Amino acid sequence: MTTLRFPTEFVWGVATSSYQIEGAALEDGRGESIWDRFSKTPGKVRDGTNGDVACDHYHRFREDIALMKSLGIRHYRFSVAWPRILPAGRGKVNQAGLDFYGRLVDALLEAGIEPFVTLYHWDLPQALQDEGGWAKRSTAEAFAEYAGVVAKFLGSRVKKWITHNEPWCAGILSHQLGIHAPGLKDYRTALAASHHLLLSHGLAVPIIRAASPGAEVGITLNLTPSEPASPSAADHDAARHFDGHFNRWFLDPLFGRRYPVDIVADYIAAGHLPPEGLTVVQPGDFEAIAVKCDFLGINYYNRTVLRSDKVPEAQNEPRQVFLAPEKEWTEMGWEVHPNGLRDTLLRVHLDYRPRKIYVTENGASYSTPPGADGRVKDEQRLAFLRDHFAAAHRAMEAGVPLAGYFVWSLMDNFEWDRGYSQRFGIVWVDYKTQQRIPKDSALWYRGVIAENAVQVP
Ligand code: IFM
Repeated sequence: MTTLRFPTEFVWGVATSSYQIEGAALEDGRGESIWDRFSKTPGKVRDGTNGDVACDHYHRFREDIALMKSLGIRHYRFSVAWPRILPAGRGKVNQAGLDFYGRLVDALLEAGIEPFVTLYHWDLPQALQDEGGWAKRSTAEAFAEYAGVVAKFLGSRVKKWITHNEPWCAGILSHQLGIHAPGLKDYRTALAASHHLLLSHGLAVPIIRAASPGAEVGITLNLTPSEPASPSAADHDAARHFDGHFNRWFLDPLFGRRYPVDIVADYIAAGHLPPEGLTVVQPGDFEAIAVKCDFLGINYYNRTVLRSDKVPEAQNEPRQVFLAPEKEWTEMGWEVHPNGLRDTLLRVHLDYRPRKIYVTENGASYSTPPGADGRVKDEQRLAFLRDHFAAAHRAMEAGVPLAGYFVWSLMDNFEWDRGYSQRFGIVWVDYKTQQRIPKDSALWYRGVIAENAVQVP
């Protein structure tokens, strides 16, 4: 065994999001979100479930904090549900919603756990969707208002802020592929939505900074190394395109480079954009989006291998193929590929030079249930995390300024269009009784945090 030591100040944490765990969907004045509407639309969520109850964290947050404390966790990334704060998306503030997060943050601080607050993890107020949602510029302005309300209320207690979680998902998966709420399938709408998501980040950062002096503010992107399936020029071009579509479309404008010209040209050629390009961009938008942040959050799950064949329907993206099918896959159907994390961290460091990086999510879906002895022996998840921690360590040795790592997720939860069929938690949740059982991976993680080191074979 080799021991990989991490720097003294390294942040080890766990992550969740509001709609996935809170439940209490109809309580204390919370407004409807696009995920309430979407999940209750037949056929949208595979097992027909929704987040009405989820892990009932809204009522059980004190027990969940005690559980985190018992696992030695000292950093917790969670998200605020916008419709709890502004049920109509803007305007009238729901004090009961703010108070919930006030109680949560106070209890975390009392337990010695630092909150990392994400403002948008996909639960847009339905009232804003009814006006056109992220496809409309007014939603970016409403987000800035919402960010200000939350930052003013929590700003003296919370010092780590993430504006958005995974704008590719909120923009493209939700508006072009139709897999997430609001379930639209229109490329131009998706690109307009993506622009307004980025713009809303740019508008919110100075507002958060003003309300939360000394805070660190950043954004979280989901990134994937984009690799050609063969040495052919065509496969290389497919990988270039996918990288631009998925990674650079968000990284480039955030780091002052505007939208990648090759992808704008691809979109125009494919009819996804009109010949004049992205018409929703207004003067000053790129400067706002490129606001200097204190860190970049990266969510990493797998790589993407591309070949040049086009999928037949409108989606018109290069087909993804996965090499090495003899290797391990998680129950999401995602290849286990730890080196992709090292590659992603290095690439972002070398190409964009963020001041600091956090891995804000990494984890694996395996449904290993409790055995007769009540123990959850999730060896695959443990090995997955160990190997990804080691990959992150290799990236740090190569100079990446990685400051922390959040395991997705603290507990099993509502996995969006897959409902409750996927279990990412290091803590098992029995959805009938709401009993929590720390899995073997959680007990192992407690040791990693205590030692600030990972043992690898
Ligand atoms: O559960 C999600 C999370 O909400 C965002 N990142 C990916 C996770 C696993 O799919």
